Amino acid sequence: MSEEKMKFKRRGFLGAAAATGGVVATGGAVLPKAFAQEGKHEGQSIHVNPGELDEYYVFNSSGQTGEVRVLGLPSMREMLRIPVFNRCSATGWGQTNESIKIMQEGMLPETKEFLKDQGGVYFNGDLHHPHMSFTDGTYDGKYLFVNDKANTRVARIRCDVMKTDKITEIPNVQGIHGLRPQRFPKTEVVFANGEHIVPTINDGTILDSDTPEKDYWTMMTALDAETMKIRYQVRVDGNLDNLDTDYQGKYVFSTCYNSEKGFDVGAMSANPTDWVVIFNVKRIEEALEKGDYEEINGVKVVDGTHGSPYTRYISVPSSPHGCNAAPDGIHIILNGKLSPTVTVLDVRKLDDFFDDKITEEDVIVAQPELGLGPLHTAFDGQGNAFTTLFIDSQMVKWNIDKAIRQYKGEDVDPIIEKIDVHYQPGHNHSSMGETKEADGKWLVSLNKFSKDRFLDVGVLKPENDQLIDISGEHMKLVHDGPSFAEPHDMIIVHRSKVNPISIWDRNDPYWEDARKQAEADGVNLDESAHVIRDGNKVRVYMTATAPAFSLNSFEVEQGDEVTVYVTNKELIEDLTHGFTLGDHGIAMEVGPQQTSSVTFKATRPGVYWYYCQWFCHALHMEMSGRMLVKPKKAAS
Ligand code: CUK
Ligand code: CUA
Repeated sequence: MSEEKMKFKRRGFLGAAAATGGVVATGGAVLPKAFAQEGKHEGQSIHVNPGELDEYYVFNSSGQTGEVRVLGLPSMREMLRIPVFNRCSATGWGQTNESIKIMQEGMLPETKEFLKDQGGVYFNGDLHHPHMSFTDGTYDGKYLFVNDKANTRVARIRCDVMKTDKITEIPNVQGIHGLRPQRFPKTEVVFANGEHIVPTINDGTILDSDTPEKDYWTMMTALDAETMKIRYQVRVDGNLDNLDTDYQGKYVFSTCYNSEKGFDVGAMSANPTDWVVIFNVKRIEEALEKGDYEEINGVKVVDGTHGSPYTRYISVPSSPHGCNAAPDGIHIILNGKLSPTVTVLDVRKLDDFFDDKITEEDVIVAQPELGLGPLHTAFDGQGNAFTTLFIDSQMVKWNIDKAIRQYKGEDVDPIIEKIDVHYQPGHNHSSMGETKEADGKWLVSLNKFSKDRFLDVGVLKPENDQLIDISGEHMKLVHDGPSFAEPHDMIIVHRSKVNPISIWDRNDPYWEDARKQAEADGVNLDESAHVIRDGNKVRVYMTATAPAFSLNSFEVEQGDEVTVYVTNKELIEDLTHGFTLGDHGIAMEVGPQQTSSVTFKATRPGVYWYYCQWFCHALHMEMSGRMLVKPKKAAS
């Protein structure tokens, strides 16, 4: 944007604000009056008093930490971490039999083979996009779906217990990035983009290539939301970045920043334009019915490359990134990244576009110039959009309708206001903003750099998730929230949508295997204090009731494969126990009415204390016992 134009905007802003008498000038900076006084501001309070509850849940991704974090908003207090792709020291995620089963169940056979001597599971992930299941265009509180860019997986979290319950590895692609659930009529399918282009049969037959246009591919994957099995994949030209779904259940949109199929930065950004791919879900499902697909690695793969009846490609300026459906149910925003613009599509035109009655130009209804580095857009439900400007380190509020009128040639400026954020924002998200119930109250800017905003903690600085009050005429930055590596994205869900339980159902499928094994061993999990020997396998069953385990000690022989099952018998909420076995690297959470189990080899003879690591009782320290490992008799 030109200096001239910028100046004009500043003047316009000052004029409008001055007319209401609500501003004071401080050394050139213009601040809303109340905001300038002792840091107070008009609008919503961010202060949640001790004992009071937040109005919203925030489900925050954690990037390369591989977990999901649950915060309250507006306080931004962190309440829970849900391990997904990571190994968790506190809960035993990645170590308990229950979690390993979930991690391995949806694993591809070749990955199982690859991990055989490396712990059996991946211990890292790169979780970018958490999205809740929908019913009729708004959150239904049932599941969260998340991606793993690092190890090409999609996972599901049950919102009733806030635990991961399914992880599916996706074949034929590499690096799952953009992910969204179907919005309407309800989430039956979850869509996930493979980002990197690779040889589809990636067995080393094809390595480097001078003809990537026919050797390297990627696909969009559709998973069944209930079974988490793959329904189909659609092969596309270029690569795939971010993705969103419409409010009609008909179309899926994906940005592509590497239409060139380049292997390095220069090649990837060579063309002045890339594209958005639009998937016609109904036509794809018809293709599956009539058999118009190829089967690759057991997955039905539909051809969605140029010329396919199942997709359309719309050119947008080079290297688009975020893809966001507006809560008006009509507009899709494609964020320019290398272009200072965002491109606005009108979904009502897509039926005609797919029938070749109109051209791609007809589908684009606006392309406002917003600033440098637009990455993601959020909405207030009142026709306004908020776009992060990565390079400018700003949040820009703009009006969709005005952008459309400007595109038609009217002399209107869609930009309403810009504020600085600190610094380099990636995603942003507004309260209920990706649902038809977008309420225009809060906006969070997830900034990649924090630099001088917090006490210096050395080389690795936190990210900064900044809370912005968008309920009034002006955006007001009200809170800086440091966060560890590296939340990309979040959703802000009204608390009325989320209803977790506090005590497990004894019949929960989570420990189905433990239940079956106990039955086979003639053990009642609820009354157990048993040591069952089965060759060199030993199964130890105990219960936990504050402040004691039902077994004070158990004895095994050196070299035994030991499985310990602990059942928490408490009926009181928040009374979590744990089982930590000293000098064995073992610890697990056992929530009220939950059974948890862990299997290990008792190779070290001697006495090893186990204890409860969740402070549960005045005698919590005494909640312990001993594992006695009898040395193997030396062979004579
Ligand atoms: S991507 Cu990270 S800032 Cu993975 Cu959603 Cu845009
Ligand atoms: Cu049980 Cu501490």
